[in-house]
Amino acid sequence: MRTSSIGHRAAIRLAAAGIALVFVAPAALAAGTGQPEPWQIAMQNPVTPVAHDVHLFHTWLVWIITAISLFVLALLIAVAVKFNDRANPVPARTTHNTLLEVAWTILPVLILVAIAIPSFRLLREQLIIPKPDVVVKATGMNAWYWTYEYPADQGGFKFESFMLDEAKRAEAIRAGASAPRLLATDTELVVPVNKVVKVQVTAEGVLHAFALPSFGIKIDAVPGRLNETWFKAEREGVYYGQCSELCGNGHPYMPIQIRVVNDADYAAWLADAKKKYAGGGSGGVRLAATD
Ligand SMILES: [Cu+2]
Repeated sequence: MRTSSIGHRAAIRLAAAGIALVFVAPAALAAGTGQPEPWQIAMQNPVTPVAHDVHLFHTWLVWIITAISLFVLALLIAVAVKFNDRANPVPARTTHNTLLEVAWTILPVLILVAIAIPSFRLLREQLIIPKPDVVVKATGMNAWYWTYEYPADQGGFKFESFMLDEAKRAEAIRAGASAPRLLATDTELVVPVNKVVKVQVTAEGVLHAFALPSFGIKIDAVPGRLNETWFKAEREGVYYGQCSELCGNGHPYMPIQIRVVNDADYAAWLADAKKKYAGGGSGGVRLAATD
């Protein structure tokens, strides 16, 4: 008796956890902000309007999928119970039911429309870039790193960004930076908070993709083509992303590190960076500063 009631309670708890996972997520369950967290299951916390809407759309789809799955399961169970050979030895010979046929045509159409409308709204939000405050060009290089360029009217400099190897990472951690493995870079893209940042994305040599989960962005970096995306980070902090198009053996080692700062810090960084990267400065010297 006792064991079964414990088992029963455990089962209920497990079911509750499952339901929470699907519906309370993506934000609540051990979701990192700007970087993954150990045992993370949900998506990383959103910090841009687009990322918030991506999460909303995801949750909407989960509700629809769940309802459809439960409905189909109920039908299967009903058929198995009511129409098996024992319960129903003489089957009916019905072949048509106009009302049913109209319903199973119209209903899926309505479901698809209910998915399409928010989906296209989200696409529009991602693709129609608001007037940018800052423009940056990110280029994926075929020797496994990114270069960032602030065009002439934005500062007029360019620098490279390499992943920190283990030795440099240990050094950065000693200096007080969090420097997560496979994500921390030697130089970082710095942008102001609450400003529209347009990122022009291209590549040299091979395909890459510029992706940052907390910003809800992912866009292909294609040689000879200039793609663009945008984000407006709502919170200061350091956010990490990775190349998300299989580009070769250095694919896992070309992370993206973006630091979002207030306007004053951005102005100070810009003045500093103009001097530091004046000669098209190479990365690999500057350590990621403290978070
Ligand atoms: Cu790549």
